[in-house]
Order: sequence, then structure tokens, then C-alpha cells
Amino acid sequence: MPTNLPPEAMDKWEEVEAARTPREKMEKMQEFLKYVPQHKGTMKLRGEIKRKIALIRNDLEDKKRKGVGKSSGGPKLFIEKEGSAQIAVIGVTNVGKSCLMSATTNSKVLVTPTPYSTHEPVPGIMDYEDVQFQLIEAPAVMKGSADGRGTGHVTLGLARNADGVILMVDLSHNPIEQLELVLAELEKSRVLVNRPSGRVTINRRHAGTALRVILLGHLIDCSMRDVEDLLKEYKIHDAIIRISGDVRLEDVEDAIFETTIYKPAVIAANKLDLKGAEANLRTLKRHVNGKLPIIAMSCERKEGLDELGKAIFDSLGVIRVYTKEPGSKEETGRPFALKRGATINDLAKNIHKDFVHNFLFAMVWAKRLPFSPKKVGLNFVLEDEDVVEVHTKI
Ligand SMILES: Nc1nc2c(ncn2[C@@H]2O[C@H](COP(=O)(O)OP(=O)(O)OP(=O)(O)O)[C@@H](O)[C@H]2O)c(=O)[nH]1
Ligand SMILES: [Mg+2]
Repeated sequence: MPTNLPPEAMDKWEEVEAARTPREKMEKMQEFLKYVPQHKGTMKLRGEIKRKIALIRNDLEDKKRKGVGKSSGGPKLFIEKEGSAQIAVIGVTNVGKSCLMSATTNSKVLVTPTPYSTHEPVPGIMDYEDVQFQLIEAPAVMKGSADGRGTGHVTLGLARNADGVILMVDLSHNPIEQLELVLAELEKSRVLVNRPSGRVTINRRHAGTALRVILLGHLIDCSMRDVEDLLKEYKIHDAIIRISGDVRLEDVEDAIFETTIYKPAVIAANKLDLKGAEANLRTLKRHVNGKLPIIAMSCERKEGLDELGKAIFDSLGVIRVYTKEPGSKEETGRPFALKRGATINDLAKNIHKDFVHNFLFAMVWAKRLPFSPKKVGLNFVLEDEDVVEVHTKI
């Protein structure tokens, strides 16, 4: 057992899972913590649960401050998604986050040399070719953000909730230090920007479906039986568990608490126009060593903005699919942004919930097809820039 929790803790966790309101969940988590012994093996878990409690508490206090129906109040923890993807702009103070918002979006922001001038999340829509991303400027990260210093929980909560992140650094002085500070705070709040080699996903199912472990990778320090036993100890009896890459029992436990999550990221290396920036860019590139894409830019001179858009698009692993009405020559407006590997079935679900039910066939126009258009079924795998006409019964 990675954390060696006593049975009482396992029972409490079941109550956490069953809680119906955020307040109840928070209270049950507090009770759960009392049963978690304090030793090195449980440090990560305790930190994570405390972070979750703090997030719920912030949210509840925020709602209370605002009152019902009022729109003023403290920083909003989560911002409703708009566009094809939500991207959090994260960085230490003064790197030019607001400048990026003002250069690429319609949002009203304050660009100023005064540090920590953005106090709450600011959303704005950025166009990249014919897709739209929602950028959200997060209040600056500082040392201790992950422990709640400043508006740390808001900033890191935004990163956790977004579909991807822009890690912004100022090239005019020590970008490596800035990047490492931000990465350390993200990691402390269990947000990773490099895809881990192993992955565990747990999909809870209704009672009676039993446990099904699908092993696509390797278990390093345990057997399938150990995985099943661990889940049962947490009272998880009905779920599909997918394991890929190299996985330890500890990673399975992480997945139970949904602690570690992965976010695609792009480094925006800003202020390329300033003295010393070119040399700093070179050392930054050596340091990152190809692990993340780096876009050199100057928000003030509006240079590198298209490259940033492309890097975001590529990192998210999305494809654009255009639709048209049967019989029409014209495509209908903006494309659908779908995950790479999406099928006609996914597209149909995105168009309308009845589309799958009433589906007859689809016609696909694409350069890669020897005969285009091609008549296809729901399982056809789409690619970027495909044009689709869906035919339904009604
Ligand atoms: N030379 C140069 N200055 C820039 C660039 N981008 C931003 N700045 C300047 O850097 C300062 C800080 O910019 P902001 O956009 O307010 O920085 P921020 O990251 O939003 O900072 P906080 O929200 O206050 O933490 C301002 O004086 C900007 O004019 C750039 O590309 N080149
Ligand atoms: Mg700002």
C-alpha cells in the first residue's frame, strides 16, 4: 500500500465520494484528513486534500460575498469556457501577460510596469485562422502560490481547469529562473506540463458492473491483483481502469484522488525586442531541450503572435472539421474543433444530440481520399480540414 491508510480513512473517503454538495464534500474531506496518519508517505495526499478543501472554501466564500444574482465580488475561480479551447496564461509578474491579452484579444487589461497589477482572471477571445481560443490571464505566480500565497489558488485553479497553458517568461532577464519557479508551483499543485510516461484513468460505473482493469502498459511494483485490492480498499467496486505506460501502485492511488493532471503547454518567451533577449533565448532553449515548444515573441511589437496561435493549436491535438448542409456548396461557418482521432460519431454528437440517433451516412471531402467525396459511417476517423455532410433520417 503506498500510503498505508487505516480502514477508517477508506470508509471516510467513501463518504467524500458520496457527498452531494460542495460544503458536505469539504466537511467530509476534513474528517477524512483526521484519519490520515502524518508520515512521509502521506505528505502528497495530505497536501492535495488540503488544496481541494481550500478551493471549495474559496468558492463558497466567493459565492457568499457575491450573494445570489450579484455579479461583483472577489476573483472568480472558474470561468465558463468559450471558443474551441480555454488557455490559461501563467507567469511571474511583469512578463507581459496583460500585453499579450491586449495584443491578441478583445479584453480590456491594464499593461503597466507596476508589478502584480492584474488581481483577477481576465478572459478574452483570440483568433487563430478560423478557430477561437479563450485566453485567460491569471494573476501572477509567486513563490508559495501553491500554498495559497496571494491569489495562488485562483491562479493554479485556472491552470488546472483550462485545456492548456501558456507559460510566459520575460527574455530580458533570467527566463530559466522564472520558468522553473512557475513549473515548481504548478507541480506542487499536481499540474504537470510534460506528459508522464505512465497514465491511469478510472471511470466509475454503475453498481454491479464490477472492476475491469485494461492493461496497455506495465505495472512496475505491483500486480493486477494489487491494483484491484487497492481500489476495493477505497470501496471502488465498479469501474473501468485503463493503465498505459509504466505505472506504480502509487500512480493508481493518485488517480483515485484525481491528483495529478497533465496540461499541454507552450512557452511564450516575450520581450524579444529588449537587450540581451537573443542570448537568453538561446540558454532557455538549451535548458528546455525540446521538452516544450518555445515561441519567441514581442507582445509590444506584435511579433510572434501567429506562431503562438499555431503552437497552441498543435499542442492541444485538435483538428478542424467543417460541415455543410446536404445539397449545399457552402460550408456552414466556423469549423468544429475536435480531438485528434475523433470520428463521425463524435462530430454528430457535437452538432446535435439527435444526430447520432437519426444518422444514415456521411459524405466526406478530403484531399487524402482517393475518391472524394466518400460515403462513410459513424466509425470513420476524421482529420484536420475534412469537410463533412451528415445525412439523417429526418
Ligand atoms: N519591451 C517590451 N516590453 C514589454 C513587452 N510586453 C510587455 N512589456 C512591458 O512589460 C511591463 C509589464 O507588462 P504587463 O503586460 O502589465 O505584465 P503582466 O505579466 O500582465 O504583469 P502583472 O499582471 O502585473 O503581474 C509593461 O511595462 C509592458 O509595457 C514586450 O514585448 N517588449
Ligand atoms: Mg497583468
